[in-house]
Amino acid sequence: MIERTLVMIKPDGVERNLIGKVISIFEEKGLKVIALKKVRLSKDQAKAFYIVHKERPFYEDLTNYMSSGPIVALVLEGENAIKRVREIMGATDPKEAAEGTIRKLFAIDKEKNTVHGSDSPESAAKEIPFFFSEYELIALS
Ligand code: RTP
Ligand code: MG
Repeated sequence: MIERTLVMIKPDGVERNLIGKVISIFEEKGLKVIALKKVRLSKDQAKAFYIVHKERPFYEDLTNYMSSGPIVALVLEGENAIKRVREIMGATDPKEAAEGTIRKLFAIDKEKNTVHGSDSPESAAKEIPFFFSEYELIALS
């Protein structure tokens, strides 16, 4: 099934000049970039994006971090893109991430873990319109 998923390159990835490397890894795995932008989230926007985590102990730190510098948001498309992207990213904590995953290669710690990817079709359906309007999503065919 061809799916679309929302990916962010988090502030630690942008700051360390990893935008190209991260996108290359996804492209090498056959995922297509459908939409792309660099933005800086306000604290309120970060809180809105991660609202599902509002009761979690890390919510305050996470939303401070995600609004601390620019991020790159992109929509990737491909076969089973949601699950594929999660596999390519690796576990949340780089200490637990598999060899060759983006987080194993680049993440600093469990919070500054370089990438975000939608965790389900329901999340992707909310997260893609958070950043992109319909006309910004360029159909491949
Ligand atoms: P993401 O949503 O960013 O793709 O990451 P994920 O699914 O692997 O992890 P999730 O549980 O959804 O957590 C969202 C982000 O919150 C930060 N976090 N910090 N300090 C902590 O214990 C902790 N736990 C999570 C990370 O930036 C994580 O990616
Ligand atoms: Mg998540």
